[in-house]
Amino acid sequence: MTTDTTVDPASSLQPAAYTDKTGAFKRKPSQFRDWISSEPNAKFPPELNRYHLYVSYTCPWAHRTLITRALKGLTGVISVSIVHWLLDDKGWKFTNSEESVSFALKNKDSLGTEDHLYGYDRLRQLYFKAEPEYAGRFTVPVLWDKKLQTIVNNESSEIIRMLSNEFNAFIPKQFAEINIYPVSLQPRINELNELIYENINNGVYKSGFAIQQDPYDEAVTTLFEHLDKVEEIFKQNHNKGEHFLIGGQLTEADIRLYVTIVRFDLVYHQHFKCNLKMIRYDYPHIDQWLRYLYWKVPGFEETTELELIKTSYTTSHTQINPYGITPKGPLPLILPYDSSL
Ligand SMILES: N[C@@H](CCC(=O)N[C@@H](CS)C(=O)NCC(=O)O)C(=O)O
Repeated sequence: MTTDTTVDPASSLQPAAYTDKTGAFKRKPSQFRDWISSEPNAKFPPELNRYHLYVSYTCPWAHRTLITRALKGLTGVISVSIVHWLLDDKGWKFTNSEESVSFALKNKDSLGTEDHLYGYDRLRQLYFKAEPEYAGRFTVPVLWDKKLQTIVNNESSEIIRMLSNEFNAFIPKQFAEINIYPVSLQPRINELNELIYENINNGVYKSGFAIQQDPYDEAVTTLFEHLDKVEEIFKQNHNKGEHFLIGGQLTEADIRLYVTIVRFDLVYHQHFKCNLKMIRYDYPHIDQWLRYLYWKVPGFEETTELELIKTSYTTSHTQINPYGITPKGPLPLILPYDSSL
């Protein structure tokens, strides 16, 4: 596999594109924040086949939306285009070429598809169609309105709420009944989401994208302190016979944590220098939860391309890994589910 080592650091997802003066990673807020809503006169009402998702199978934030779309039975309601799995110096691109890769895939489309709506070459063209003066980053996921031809929202945490709540009229009852943000659990979900986002979801990026020792040290220490806390929560849940993070049922907090944990041993442990511990050896309760979601809960395994995830990080971040060598391990990439543990 070849990599371009002459990438402009400010133009793609390289550490230097995101760090502040102290060398610490700072994520910029998403800029499109509209809502699909069934309120009267809403600009974006829920409609069958009106909305389209632009995603990547490699990106944890986009992965949240793919899981929610599958879990809620929305594959026939919300269409998708998939950006090519390698991020280059101009950002995400689309491709319709037949590509052969050396690693195993569940679904060939996860390598990337054409832009099914406009035939664009680059995701940035879509952002400029929505907002000609757009000056932010060109990130996935994007929730697109085919009718008004604009971006509804590009913030994954908000997109998954819309997917989970607003399309129940168009899906069979067994999917409509799945509620990943139930009112009674919302305070605890919000509390854990915040803690997990800041210290774990974004914590791995703060560790991996730091370009000074001090911010790296701080981020990696905080990350593992919070993994220890989450392990303790799962330990207590396990003692109560519960499989999930909150309230004995699957919630969006599980989805949001999963996308980071499933990448942890594969990618973050070595590529982002999060190597104080590994999930499979050091966090038995987190690992058991991970394996349960992956092997037993619809929507998780089918949207998780383990080999693709690993290879895309190691070959896209040329500042971190200039030669694009992908480590072989850990093997297996995920352990089987064992209900006796
Ligand atoms: N806050 C956004 C973050 C999305 C994000 O950072 N996506 C990354 C991929 S993992 C991206 O598209 N980066 C391209 C870039 O920054 O150039 C969300 O959660 O939706």
